[in-house]
Amino acid sequence: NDRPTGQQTKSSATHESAFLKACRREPVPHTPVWFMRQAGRSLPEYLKVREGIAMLDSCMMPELVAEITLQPVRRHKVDAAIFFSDIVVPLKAIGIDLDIKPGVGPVIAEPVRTRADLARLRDLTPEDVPYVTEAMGMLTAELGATPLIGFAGAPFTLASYLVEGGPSRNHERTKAMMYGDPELWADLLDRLAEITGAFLKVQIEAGASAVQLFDSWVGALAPADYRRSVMPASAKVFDTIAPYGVPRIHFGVGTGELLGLMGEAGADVVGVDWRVPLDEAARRVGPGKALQGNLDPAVLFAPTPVVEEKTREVLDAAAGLEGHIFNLGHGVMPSMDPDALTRLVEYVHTQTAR
Ligand code: 1CP
Repeated sequence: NDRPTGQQTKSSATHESAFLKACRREPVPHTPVWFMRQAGRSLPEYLKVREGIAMLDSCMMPELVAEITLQPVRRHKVDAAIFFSDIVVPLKAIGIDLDIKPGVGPVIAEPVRTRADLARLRDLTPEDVPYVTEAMGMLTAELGATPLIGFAGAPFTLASYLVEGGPSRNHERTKAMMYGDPELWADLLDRLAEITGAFLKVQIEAGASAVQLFDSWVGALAPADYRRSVMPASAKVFDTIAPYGVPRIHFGVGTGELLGLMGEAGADVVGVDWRVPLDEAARRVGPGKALQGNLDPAVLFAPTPVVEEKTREVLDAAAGLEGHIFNLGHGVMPSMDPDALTRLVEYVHTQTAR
């Protein structure tokens, strides 16, 4: 066994969990469920413990991170925990001046727009994120057989925040660099791939059983541009962590035309938003990959019978898949009723019990 250390100690109960089995495309006792953004503002217990603590500060407090990560597992009985953090945490950790503004999102004090700016993106080491290692250690001890998902932002989505300076609808400065200065763009994405790869390694060494690479905004690109200008960097991230053998999930919004390429970049599991039915997504992704998704999050605002009917449609479309992890097509929204999420987990579990 020449796997890097850190994974050998993983309990066999975790290894045999429905979530990890589905990632590996093995038979499962029931379809596993977790929700993107399951930890967070939809939960009153989250709002309570976060009171008076800024988002980025909270990410650096190991006991708080562990508590917030556990909250949705306790409440909803989801099949996996996702580490409470944010995609900009590794950037903050290497010294980029940024903040997460309430109601806005990440805001970068000095955007990255020139070659000279690249020098600010130094390598990330485990010593830059001791609070991540500490929180993950606490969590793997407390979670028992429930797997912990680590995550990071993919190079394109991180670049979008860095270049724009904050959230953006059209990513115009980002695309201007990608089209107008391909060499600078390639170097920026390569830097971000190094940082992201290092950050995921820290999480896997600390006990993450799977990782998700969020390329939330890459659906803004045409396939040819994705292949040329983004895929090499995302593939580099996946290659970096391949030796650990933990499942690698890859997700973006509006990526119907990119699903095949996102799998090709090196994912074991491809996340699908609600726009493409899972049977069609499976055709686009091809064999040898599991799929994750894909109930429209907004369906949760409809009455329970409608939620169940739409969930049934997702499960039916997934019936022929090699491996299926049930999720929403994007994140939980702050105004969602937590009880509707709890009911949804139970519904998927009972409907798919084998
Ligand atoms: O004060 C607060 O509560 C701020 C809200 C918030 C929260 C709860 C932000 C700001 N980030 C988070 C946590 C977070 N971010 C998690 C928690 C773990 C879980 O899923 O339960 C995760 C996985 C993220 C990842 C993240 N951050 C993504 C990728 C996932 C996605 O939704 O596509 C992205 C794009 C971000 C940037 C970000 N951070 C916060 C906001 C509001 C945003 C989006 C801003 C925008 O529209 O660009």
